[in-house]
Amino acid sequence: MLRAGLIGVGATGKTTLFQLLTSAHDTRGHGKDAHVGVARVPDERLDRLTALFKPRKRVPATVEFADIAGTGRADAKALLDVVPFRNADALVHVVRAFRDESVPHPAGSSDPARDAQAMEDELILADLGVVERRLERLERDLKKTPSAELRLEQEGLVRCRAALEDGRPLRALELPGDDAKRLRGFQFLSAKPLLVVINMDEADLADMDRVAARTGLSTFLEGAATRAVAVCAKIELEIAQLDAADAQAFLADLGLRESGLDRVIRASYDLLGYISFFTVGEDECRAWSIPRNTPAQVAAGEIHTDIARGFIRAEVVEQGTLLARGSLAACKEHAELRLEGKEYVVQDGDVINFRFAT
Ligand SMILES: Nc1nc2c(ncn2[C@@H]2O[C@H](COP(=O)(O)OP(=O)(O)OP(=O)(O)O)[C@@H](O)[C@H]2O)c(=O)[nH]1
Ligand SMILES: [Mg+2]
Repeated sequence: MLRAGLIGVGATGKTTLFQLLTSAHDTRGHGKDAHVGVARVPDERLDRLTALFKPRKRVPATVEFADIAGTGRADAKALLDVVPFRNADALVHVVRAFRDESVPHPAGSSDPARDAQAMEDELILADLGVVERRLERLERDLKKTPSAELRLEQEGLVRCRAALEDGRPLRALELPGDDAKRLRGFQFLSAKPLLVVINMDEADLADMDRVAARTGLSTFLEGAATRAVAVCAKIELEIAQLDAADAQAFLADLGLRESGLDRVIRASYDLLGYISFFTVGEDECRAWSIPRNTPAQVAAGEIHTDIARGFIRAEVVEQGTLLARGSLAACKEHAELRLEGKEYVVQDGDVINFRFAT
């Protein structure tokens, strides 16, 4: 499962969002312990497949979010001690753009670009500390026993140090594949994909681009190799109380197509380069998460290791084709149900039936 950690200084709306995203309750005021909850990835394709097959169960893809109380400043060092953050596949930085006198901002005023940069600097500093300690060790070890592998690690880390000292996060660095693999074990915070969530006032919501430009956030995002979505936690709280039809009408009134929560979940998912394939049937329609460019046999292993081991063939049809035809049998008649081998690269939106030997 994909894991994302919510970060940010105090009173930016992290816990409010966390509760909305994961439908968690009672998560306030728990010091350094992280709260972990699961959010379902909204997916209209799965909705339509479910409408077609009317299965007993509909199982969406999920993203796990972790929440922790913010500190007075953007303290990334503290994150290194908290397992759900160190292990996170992505970080979600909630910055505050809403103005509300009754909710004091730890820095005295609302300035999204300043806050985004302050957190970035903290992530960079935390990583720099890790890199420097490791380099010192490597130097000592290499003096004792020369090793080609350690030498390569050293070279990779020196490249990282140069970027970090230059104020650049590791996610903006294009490391050769081998280097990236070698350095993965360090779980660098600034190397994790970062999604900036701007918690805005209702009035500014439809105008996110302008707000991003005005506050200097656009410039920050370019340099940081990342992107942002805007939400209004206060409105999301109101939407969460409505039934689906009223919620849609409410969103349409605001000039929005989907709720901010859906945007946050989906953006986290996209940011990581994940795609979904589907399995369908009377029993269940289900979305499965895999990284882009996953071969069919590995994708089969997502469902069960036995299916990967006994893999024979994958019967594949694009979900849009299946929906247009109305049934798998009709797809087969029109030769649209393809037989693919284990090397076939699974595409976003594929509906797959794996044939395997037990
Ligand atoms: N006006 C307004 N208030 C908000 C919004 N989002 C959150 N708040 C309020 O801001 C306060 C802090 O929200 P939390 O979600 O607890 O913030 P947090 O980031 O979890 O704070 P820490 O846990 O202290 O780091 C609460 O009183 C929220 O009701 C918003 O969009 N607009
Ligand atoms: Mg909180």
